[in-house]
Amino acid sequence: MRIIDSHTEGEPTRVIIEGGPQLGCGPLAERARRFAGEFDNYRCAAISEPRGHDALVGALLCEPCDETCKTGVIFFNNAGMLGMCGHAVIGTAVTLAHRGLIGLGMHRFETPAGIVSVHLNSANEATVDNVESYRFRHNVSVPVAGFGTVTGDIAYGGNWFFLTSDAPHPLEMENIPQLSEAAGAIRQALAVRGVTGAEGAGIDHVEFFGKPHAHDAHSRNFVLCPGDAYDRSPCGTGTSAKLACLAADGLLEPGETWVQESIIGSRFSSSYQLSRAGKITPRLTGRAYVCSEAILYRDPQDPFADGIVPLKRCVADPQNRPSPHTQQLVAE
Ligand code: PYC
Repeated sequence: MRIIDSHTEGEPTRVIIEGGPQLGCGPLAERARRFAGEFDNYRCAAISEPRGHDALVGALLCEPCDETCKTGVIFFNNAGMLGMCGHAVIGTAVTLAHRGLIGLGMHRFETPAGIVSVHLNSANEATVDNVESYRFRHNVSVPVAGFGTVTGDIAYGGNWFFLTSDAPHPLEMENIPQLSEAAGAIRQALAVRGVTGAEGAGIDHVEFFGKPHAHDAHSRNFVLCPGDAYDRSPCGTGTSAKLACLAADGLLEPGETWVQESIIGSRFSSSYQLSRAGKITPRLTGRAYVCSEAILYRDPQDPFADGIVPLKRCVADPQNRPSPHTQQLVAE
């Protein structure tokens, strides 16, 4: 696989330029399911160690169904597929520009969660109009083993989030292990109690909010992604979910700027417009930088051709089966 790595406000994106799985045609959500069901070894090979690492988000370029779109793109990480990924849209736009495939200005990308618009403002900055986002439930309280009762909102921003200000520790980098543990416990408590997003969708991202460090930011966050890596950026879909909650609470007007700071101090500038009843269209601006270009080799003789995959992470398959290669290693 030929890849280009970039980071968006610190969060890495690995764009697969060539050599990815052949997913055929049809809606992107269907092709993402095919990717998860039939080609999970590509995901693991591209994302897991020794070729990748837990914080990586992959972006597989594919033919769009909608001719007005520049490309289709399917996002994935160490745990499976992602419906949308804000930081990776910015990373993909900057990567395509680096390859000379798009210029400055407006482009449309098709994703499994819907079409997003991305305006490339410069070689290293883009503004994304995300998919429609909304708050689903307000002030949901859940008892969390070891952390007491935690109260927060459930919102959709292209992925499902539980958003809370009940962080058990200050949002500082030295607390990342404890924040990760607490966010993981909340995610588990939600799942055990059957608390979901709309239509039973699993809530796989947990987001803590606190006071920003920068005087011109509005909030600081910590986001735990599915697969247990934390988002180095303020998380595009997570910021979209936050905007939906702010809009629902009447705390931010359409067009007003919200600067979301991440746990590492990077930031997205954001705002929203009202869309259909009760929903918003979030807008996010962030910077991305290309870090490297490489070819990933998968030698069939390599015992870790499909990556080193902890069994619990193989959640792309509903029956939680490891990839065939890992099964073989386990059997041995
Ligand atoms: O930026 O939307 C995002 C995102 C999701 C997971 C990691 N980053």
